[in-house]
Amino acid sequence: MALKIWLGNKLVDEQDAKISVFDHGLLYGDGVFEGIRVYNKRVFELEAHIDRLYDSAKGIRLDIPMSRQHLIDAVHKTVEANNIGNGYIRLIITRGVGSLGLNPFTCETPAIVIIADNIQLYPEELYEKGMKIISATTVRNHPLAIPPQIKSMNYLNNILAKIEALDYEVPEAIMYNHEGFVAEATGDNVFTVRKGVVYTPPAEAGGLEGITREIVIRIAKKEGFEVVEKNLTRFDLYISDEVFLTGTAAEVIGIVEIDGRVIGDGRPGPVTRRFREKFFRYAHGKEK
Ligand code: PXG
Repeated sequence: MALKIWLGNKLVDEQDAKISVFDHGLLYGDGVFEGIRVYNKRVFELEAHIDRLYDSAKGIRLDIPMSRQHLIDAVHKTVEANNIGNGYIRLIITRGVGSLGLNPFTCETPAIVIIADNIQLYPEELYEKGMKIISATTVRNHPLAIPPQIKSMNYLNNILAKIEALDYEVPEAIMYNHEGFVAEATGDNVFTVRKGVVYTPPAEAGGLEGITREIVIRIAKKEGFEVVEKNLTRFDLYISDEVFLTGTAAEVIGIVEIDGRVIGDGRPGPVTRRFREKFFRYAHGKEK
């Protein structure tokens, strides 16, 4: 079925949802975006995603030409127009149409695009058996080059790591920062569990400040776990009892092998499974 796409200030038919080849989003990857889930017709953590979007935009000196409330309304309208009960929203703000040349200030109006569609999920089996991943050799962007808090339209750094993963026939890769500490995965944050303590790299390690990560930290604390934000090495991952990833698409997924090394007993561990269950209940409005 053809979708209704939000473009600028209204909904248009999918075939009319077009962006100029002179948009700096295309020419330079100049823009920001969010990926948001819809669960049971509720847009999940929309406020947090909108906050991050405006922060990302501010980080690249882009003024979103729409108020927060108007943008929130536009997201809801797009979800309703496409009758999405459980799905995925891609909210994109490009720099807009400008002249050839880097100067972003030649661009007049940022383009606003909202797509609400179904989502491609990992098969359930992968959650039950756990995921095998690798360490990418591609280093995560240096925070002083492109701050990783900015969810920018330029994902090449992560795509290069994703290609490494796919070449090894696994779906994900751990990305390390310039100092060799774990930053994140290509589209997810990383957690470990060791001796009953939950660890995750601090934001300074160079990962995106994931919204799922925040929720899982909250769940972990509520469940009585100590949560420590600390730099992790590849070795720390190898000797962990459990490793799991968190993200909008993956939610909470157990990692059972990294670089061919078995993590824990080779199955998603009890803490991972508990957090996944708690996250599911929270996302579906069954638990606060
Ligand atoms: N790191 C990076 C680089 C991401 O792109 C996350 C961490 C997790 O953040 P959230 O806020 O989602 O918990 C992301 C988010 C996809 C997809 O299609 C990826 C993300 C979001 C939505 C969809 O793979 N990545």
